[in-house]
Amino acid sequence: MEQRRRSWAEPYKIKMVEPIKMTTREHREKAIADAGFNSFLLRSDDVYIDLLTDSGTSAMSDNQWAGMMLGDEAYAGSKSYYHLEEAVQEVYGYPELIPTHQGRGAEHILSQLLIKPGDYVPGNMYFTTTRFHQEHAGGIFVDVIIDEAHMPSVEHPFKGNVDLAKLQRLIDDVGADQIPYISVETNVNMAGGQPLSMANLRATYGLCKKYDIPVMLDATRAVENAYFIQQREGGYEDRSIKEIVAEICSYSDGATVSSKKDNLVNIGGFLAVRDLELATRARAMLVQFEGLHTYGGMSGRDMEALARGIHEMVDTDDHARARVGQVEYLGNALLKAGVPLVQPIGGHGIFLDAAAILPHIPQDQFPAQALTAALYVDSGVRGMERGNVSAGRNPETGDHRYPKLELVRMAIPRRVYTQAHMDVTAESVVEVYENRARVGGLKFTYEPQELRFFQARFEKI
Ligand code: P70
Repeated sequence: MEQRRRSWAEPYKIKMVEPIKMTTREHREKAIADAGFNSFLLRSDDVYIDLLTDSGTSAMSDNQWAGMMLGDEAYAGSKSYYHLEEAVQEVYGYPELIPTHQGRGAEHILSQLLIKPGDYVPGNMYFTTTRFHQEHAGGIFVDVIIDEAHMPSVEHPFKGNVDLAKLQRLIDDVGADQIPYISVETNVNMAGGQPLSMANLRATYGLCKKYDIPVMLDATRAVENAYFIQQREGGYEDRSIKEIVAEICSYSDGATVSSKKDNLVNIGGFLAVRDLELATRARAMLVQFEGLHTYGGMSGRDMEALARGIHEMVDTDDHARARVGQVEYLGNALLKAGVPLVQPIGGHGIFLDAAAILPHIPQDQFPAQALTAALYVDSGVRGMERGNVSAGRNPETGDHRYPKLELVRMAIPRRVYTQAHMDVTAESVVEVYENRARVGGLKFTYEPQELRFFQARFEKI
């Protein structure tokens, strides 16, 4: 165990900086209107503190940048591929690696290989791209997360847990033959960055084994989940993040990973599995849709930086502690001011409870979308809607899905911003919160059919 410090001070110092600039309120009002009140359509030049996502926005280390220069760009058999394979085997414990351009590339392959039309795919809450690929393959997503996950202000240490009774009911109702796998997400993004416990994962794996249902992790944020297990679950306080990540993966048959998060790189991802036969079929698809099996969708330098990032994320526990510590710092500042947000504070960002903040805006006027825009106008801080717009329409009825969670996510990039940036962000959220009565609803002027949140446009009602 490393020496424990009182606070979570960053376990690194800054060697290179990127200037950011503050704009005027007038400039931002025009910018957000031009962007159709959708933060995905803003230019980053118009953004001051960018909390749109923690995806692909990490700062790489000097060691990773050095790896970029050493990347082996061979079309076949790249040295960097083997470094990545060793890193995945050592840290995640899966023998077979299928590298992809990012997480959704892995989701695409896994869904196409395992899901037959009419199959049911249970998951501990949906993720947008994951569910898209499940449905695209003809599957029907079934939410089996515990009820508490849908209740923003209810404190539960493991809101990401699978509700085993819901899972059992699904098995009883449709039969195990109709369930190609269960998709278990670590540190559930849409629930607010909430972990599942080791005990729950172990029990889920046990139940699934009984019925021969594979457990496929979305291990995109396994490190953050491991940190919460270390902090909150009895018996894990003296285990390292590295040991906990390995144990998490031991209760699964494979995983998809978007390397743009935990893995500390700007692009990349992979599918990793235990079964050679499944891996062989995945590689056959990989060469059709991504690239040769020893690079998938990545360049050699991407794979080299990724291999190093995978080691770095677990080499010391200080990394996870500082990463989550910074998120908690921002969250606690907001809680102190009485701003409603998802509790406990999650691993990768703060999730404002837009339904509670803007009760005067009905859900079909997109309160979280409106709050995201208002925040941007106030300070140039960019967040992301995670509510009715993100949830999309039910393919059967064509109506909005009206999710229980109507949230604005402020995701914190890893190793990028300082505590002072968190202070400025908190001041702005509090300011908007105090003036919340002035925020009004929105309506669509353009609504894409699939994954509509990315490119939708709105106007003020
Ligand atoms: C985010 C990003 C990506 C992601 C994820 C989980 C748990 C898979 C993926 C896909 C980017 C994003 C994606 C869709 C909507 C909004 C934002 N999450 N699983 O910001 O991975 O992006 O590499 O294809 O969080 O949360 P990738």
